[in-house]
Amino acid sequence: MSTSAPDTPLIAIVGNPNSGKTTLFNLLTGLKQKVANYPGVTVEKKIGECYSQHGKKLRLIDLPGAYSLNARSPDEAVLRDVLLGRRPETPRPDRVVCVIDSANLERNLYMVSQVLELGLPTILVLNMIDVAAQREWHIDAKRLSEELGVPVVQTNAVTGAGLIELKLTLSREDLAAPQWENAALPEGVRAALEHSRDELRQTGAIHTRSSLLEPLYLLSDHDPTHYGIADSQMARIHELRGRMEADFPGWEDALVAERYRRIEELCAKVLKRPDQEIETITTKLDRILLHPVLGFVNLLLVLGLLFFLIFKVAEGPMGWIETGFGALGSWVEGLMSPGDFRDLIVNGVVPGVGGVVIFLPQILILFFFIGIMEDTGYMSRLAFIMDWAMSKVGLNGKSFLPFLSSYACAIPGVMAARTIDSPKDRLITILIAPLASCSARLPVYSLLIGVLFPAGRVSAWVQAGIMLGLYALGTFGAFFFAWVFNKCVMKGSASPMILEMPAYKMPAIRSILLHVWQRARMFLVRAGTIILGISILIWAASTYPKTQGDTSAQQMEHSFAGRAGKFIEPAIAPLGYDWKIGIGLIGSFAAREVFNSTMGVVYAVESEDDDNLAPLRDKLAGERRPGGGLVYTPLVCISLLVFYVFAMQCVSTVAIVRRETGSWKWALFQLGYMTGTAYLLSLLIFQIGSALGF
Ligand code: BGO
Repeated sequence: MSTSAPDTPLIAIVGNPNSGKTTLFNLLTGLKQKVANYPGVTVEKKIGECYSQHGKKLRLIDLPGAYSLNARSPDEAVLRDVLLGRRPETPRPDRVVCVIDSANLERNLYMVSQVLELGLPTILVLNMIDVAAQREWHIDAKRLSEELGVPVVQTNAVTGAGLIELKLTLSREDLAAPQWENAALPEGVRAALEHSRDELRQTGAIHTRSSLLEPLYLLSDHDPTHYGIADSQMARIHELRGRMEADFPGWEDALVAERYRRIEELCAKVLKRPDQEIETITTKLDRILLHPVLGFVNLLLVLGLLFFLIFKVAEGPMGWIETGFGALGSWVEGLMSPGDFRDLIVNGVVPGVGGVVIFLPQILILFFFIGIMEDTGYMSRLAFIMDWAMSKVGLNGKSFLPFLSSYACAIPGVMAARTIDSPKDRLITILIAPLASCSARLPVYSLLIGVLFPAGRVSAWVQAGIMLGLYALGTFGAFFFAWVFNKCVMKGSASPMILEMPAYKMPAIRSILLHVWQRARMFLVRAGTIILGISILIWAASTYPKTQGDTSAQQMEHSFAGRAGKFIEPAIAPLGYDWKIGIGLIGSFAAREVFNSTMGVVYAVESEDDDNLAPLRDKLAGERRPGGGLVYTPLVCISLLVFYVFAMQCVSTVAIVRRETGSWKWALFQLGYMTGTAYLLSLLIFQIGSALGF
């Protein structure tokens, strides 16, 4: 596919976030799209091809969503720069398709009014007409078109209604510049902007042919990322901005108010609403699910159900996998003659990989549940519910979405923090994201909860309750540290948030299952590569050097791994851990779930042949210290669980944090503060618990 033919008209799709731009772009271009990054920034560039109703080839570019052309984030700066023709690698679009959410007409028209001022031929798409119709809103599209001087098309991007009309409009050769008048600028402000434009032209910061809009946006944005503007020119921009503010205090607010005044006038002419707002299913549900108290109670119930299912429904399949790996071990043991290679398979590969793969059913349930929450629209409500808590620690709900994805894995969570406008909020979100209990912690939690409260002895609801407690502890820890960082390290006020709530819908089970399958494959590939490799290493380190005449247990103690565990034992003994747990801790700094595989290998290597195939949980529960006492007492299990809630044990996350923050400083700070907290809390729990006689 060629997306760069210069003679094919380039059409930009712009609009507020969640107005349906991407759905419309996908509908128009199908699979004919290319995704890349804009040079110099981590903002996605999506270009595609389509044909107008008359068969004319068109190039479409899906620009980042924004509420205004006054850029506050790198995404919004890209939008502004492309529309102004300031990015050399992306030609200025020939036309603009402005997509708006009809059910939020007034707010969406704000950016439309700015786009119209650019003077590019524009088509207005009133999307989500179904939602507006449900509310019994009547929008007079003909009148709107006359007022703005641009064609207006009504669509439902989900069903494709209105698509043919849009393609017909895209075919029109006669699209003229819009007739919308520029927002009236007070004479003094206009003169000052003209003066600034002349100055900025001389420094080369703006085009020689540029209109007043370019200095207007360069001087009025809040957190600018100016592509291609040298530091010296930036200094000049800051100076001019300061002078504007001094000469005309509040000029920007006045401009915003003027725009809204004109939009209000326009809406009065084109929009008819019922006297009383119509209640949709979404508004009825939201009254409960977004309620400050009921919403929170509901959230706890939903999560309680999730963990109950994780323990109850997964129990059967986990038993089958456990039996399967046990049978595989016995089969290999019977098949091969004794020797190191047989040991490697029976005591290294099988228990190492098996110790992690057994948790596949729980991981599947976790991702299926997350998929349902996302696809029904409930996940966006969580950000709203948590906005209150987030604002208490100086962040806003926008940080909660990256934090929420970190419950699956911190890596996409840290990357999702790119959407946060304020650099301070973004950094704090990255620093706290790995405190959300990710899916790699699930196997460790589950194993230790199994040792603490074996299934059968307590109900799955109790196990679910403990799991919920661990997730809550991580979340509470994240909020606590966000508050600390906000207060002590990086001061600043919380920035306001605008959150879109999509209407609830039935989940698309097929696409959720596809997503779950992709996750399962990733989990299995990880078990078959990284975990397999580490299991082999741990087996070798636990088996060599060999000493004549030793029992398996003595052999383990004298092995490289045993010596490493013994070496760190003085540091971890105050937490209640023995040197074998120490080996597990060392292994799991690569990845958390390695704890299970390491313990699987350590106990398999150490045990005498007849009991080395027992389930790992039973081995841990029966493990005794040289003095005869149990190793995994309830206190030790709790101390270990808390350690895993807080410790930063994932090399991949450290690498991503380094990349996203651009320095080792923050990655190492995160490693230090999380692991330090884990150590301190586990120490306190064990010491205080022991002193109290537990
Ligand atoms: C979810 N009508 C309706 N009812 N919905 C629409 C229409 C329309 O005309 N057009 C788009 N949507 P994007 P941006 C979703 O993803 O294209 C929906 O940011 C959900 N997802 O399906 O992404 C569209 O590119 C779970 O909804 O917008 C999408 O502009 C529950 O509007 C949303 C409910 O569309 C945003 C909706 C997991």
